[in-house]
Amino acid sequence: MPRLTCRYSTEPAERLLQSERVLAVVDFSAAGQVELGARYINPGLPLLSPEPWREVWRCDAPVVSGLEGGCHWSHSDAVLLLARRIEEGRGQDLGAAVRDAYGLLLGQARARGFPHVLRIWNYFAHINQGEGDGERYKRFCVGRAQAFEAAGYAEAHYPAASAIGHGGGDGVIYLLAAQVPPRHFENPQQVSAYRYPRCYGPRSPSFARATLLESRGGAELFLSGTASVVGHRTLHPGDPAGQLGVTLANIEGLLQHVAARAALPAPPRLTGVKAYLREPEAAAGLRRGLRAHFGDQVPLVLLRGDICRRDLAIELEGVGER
Ligand code: 3EB
Repeated sequence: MPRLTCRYSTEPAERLLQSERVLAVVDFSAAGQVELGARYINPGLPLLSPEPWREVWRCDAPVVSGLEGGCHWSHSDAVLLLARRIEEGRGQDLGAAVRDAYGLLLGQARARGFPHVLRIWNYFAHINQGEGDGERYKRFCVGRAQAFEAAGYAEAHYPAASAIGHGGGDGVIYLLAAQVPPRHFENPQQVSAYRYPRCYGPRSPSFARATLLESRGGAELFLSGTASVVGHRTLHPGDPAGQLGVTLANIEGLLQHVAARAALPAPPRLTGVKAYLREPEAAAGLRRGLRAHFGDQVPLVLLRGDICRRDLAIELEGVGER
């Protein structure tokens, strides 16, 4: 087993947190507002799956945890999880709020001895609001890029990520980091997000397509949010069914690429898939398509979320293992 695993459970969070090896529970069962506690994250996105899924990040060693400077932290001897609420003051620029939050998070990761960021989740309100370079996702990208730059993280160190919008309330950023460097991967079918052309915003999105954390006992693979983007363009704008086919092909291509590059005997096996969709009406069709592709055994978590490009209807992410 790898030193860190991701599993889905329908058991109550308090019960799951009784184990001292649980780094964090990400609770998708209680929609509504962001809620953070000791080793507990409710990201505030509405769950569209019938099962009350909770995502359980487990280590192979006991975990310690605490709260410092508004950042909830927990770590084992190998991996760190940090979570921070994003409160936007009236009239405050989202880019500035994100830059400050990233600055704190990256500073704490480094100070605690886990400078190698593996995976970041970003959830905040009204991601598509605002026009042109003023669109909130583009402002978010500016703040994130500034913070990475200021902290000395170059493109080669960008982690896997997701950035998803919701209907209102506070945002949250949470991340996983390690003491030892992981390997980051791009998708040969896609232009690297950090090389997207200017038309997508003043600063390109700072993330890798996938990140692999290898350990003696195996490896954990983090797939970034993946959508119907080939090259840098959206295919099948606004069409969830068409976008699903392209997105699945992107994921399969990425898994093959990782296996080849990392000299794995086989592509990593996905232990869970999360799907974000803009229109809840598309959930039944999306679920059928995902089941047909991934089979009955892989947990599927469907969440109502806004994708960062307005013409994107769905986005998928996942965790894999070998
Ligand atoms: C894309 O391929 C789709 O800004 O962190 C996917 C994953 C996307 C992460 C991010 C954006 C991000 O560009 C959008």
